[in-house]
Amino acid sequence: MRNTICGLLVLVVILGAVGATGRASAPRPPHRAALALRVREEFVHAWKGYERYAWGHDELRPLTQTARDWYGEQSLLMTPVDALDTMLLMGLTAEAEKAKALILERLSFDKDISVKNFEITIRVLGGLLSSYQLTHDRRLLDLAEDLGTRLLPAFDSPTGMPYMYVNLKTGQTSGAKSNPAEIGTLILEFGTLAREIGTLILEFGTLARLTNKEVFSEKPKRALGELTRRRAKTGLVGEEIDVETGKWTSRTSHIGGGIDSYYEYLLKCEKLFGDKECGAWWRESARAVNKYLADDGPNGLWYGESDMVSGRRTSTTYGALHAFFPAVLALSGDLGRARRLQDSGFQMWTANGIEPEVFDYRLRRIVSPGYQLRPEIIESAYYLLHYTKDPRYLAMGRRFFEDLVRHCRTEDGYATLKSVVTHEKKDLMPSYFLAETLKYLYLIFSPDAIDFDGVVFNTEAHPLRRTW
Ligand code: DMJ
Repeated sequence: MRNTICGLLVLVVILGAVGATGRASAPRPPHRAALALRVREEFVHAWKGYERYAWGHDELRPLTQTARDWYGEQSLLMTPVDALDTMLLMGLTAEAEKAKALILERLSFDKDISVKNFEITIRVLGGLLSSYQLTHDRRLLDLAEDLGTRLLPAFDSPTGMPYMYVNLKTGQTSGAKSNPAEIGTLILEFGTLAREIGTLILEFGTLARLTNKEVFSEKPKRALGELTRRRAKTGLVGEEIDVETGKWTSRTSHIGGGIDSYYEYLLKCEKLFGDKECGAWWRESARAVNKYLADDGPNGLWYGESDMVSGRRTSTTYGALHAFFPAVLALSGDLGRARRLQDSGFQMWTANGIEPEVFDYRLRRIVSPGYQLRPEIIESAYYLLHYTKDPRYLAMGRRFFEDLVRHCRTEDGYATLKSVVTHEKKDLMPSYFLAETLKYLYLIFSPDAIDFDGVVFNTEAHPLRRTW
């Protein structure tokens, strides 16, 4: 009897497979290692485009086969610096050697340019530090130290919270109004996004420990504290603050762009440095965020916008940048919320075959249709896979990868999308696509490439390790 049941079960499984695929000999889904190889090949494809058309510049414009530099013609080699540790993790030795040689030969910070402290810290300082830890090449640490020294004057404001811009040669600081196009949003003079203040502790703290120079971590830690102590009674922070007066210039609170990595770094500061104060700030913030921003309804769990003082809901928008939060929730041990929020993000992705920048989850309507080749939802799938081992996140990773190839691949690299509805492309391959998007995809399929519990990823996916 038992044998008959087993035989029937085998038959049902075979028939099920035939039914699902339409024919018995349909190809089996690619193996995890094969998917890792495919991601690696796509990385090489994107890198080749950079090599061919943007070598020595910040970023590739894949449609016009030209280059983009962030500050006039003064390149900070954003793409090679951001991409180097991904190459090392993927075992792309020749590419990594060539990128490192370019960096060592040409990267100089002795430039009369006002740079965005936050972006340069997470991409360039973070990239140099992780590549130093992976290669032990002291010259990378020397570059990081030079950069850190030039960025430090940004913190010399009356409150200790950093200005948004700092000149690498003169140390002169300036507020956000100096370049509104770059910021993409109107910000009052000296009004600085909260995340730009609270987000530098991982990179500067690591630099301090690797160089034995405490000065690098004192100022960013003070800035983090100054921002945190200005939270409203609700426990929430707003989006913009005046670093000269310490007054909020926007009371809008959310977990998306402008605030996102502030929360991420509170938790990671505890994980990387064992800093209990950061840990306490994280737990207080998480309570507030879960109370006032979380929106649990028939459409699933989402995190919207609220007024930081009253806690009242002001908008029901979520988007590609918010999608890092399941990763942070998972890292903090809150797997229940992490799973549910990732499911919501996945709905947002699958509705159009790729996720929009901003989505109204109540109206189920796209608010901003672009896709900037962002990594956050993939990063969250990676963390969830690590903690739960649930194959569901492997399948998600595969879906993200295939959609990216389908919609964003070009002959010379990868391009952002103007719209996830029309799939019309835009002429940019941001450096974080190589630093983060492809790295997290690769790690989903090849988790042994890194010791997850031995590192803390900065917000640009640069793995930092306690070596002190
Ligand atoms: C990256 O530079 C970082 O992940 C940052 O935290 C947010 N923006 C981009 C990716 O979307």
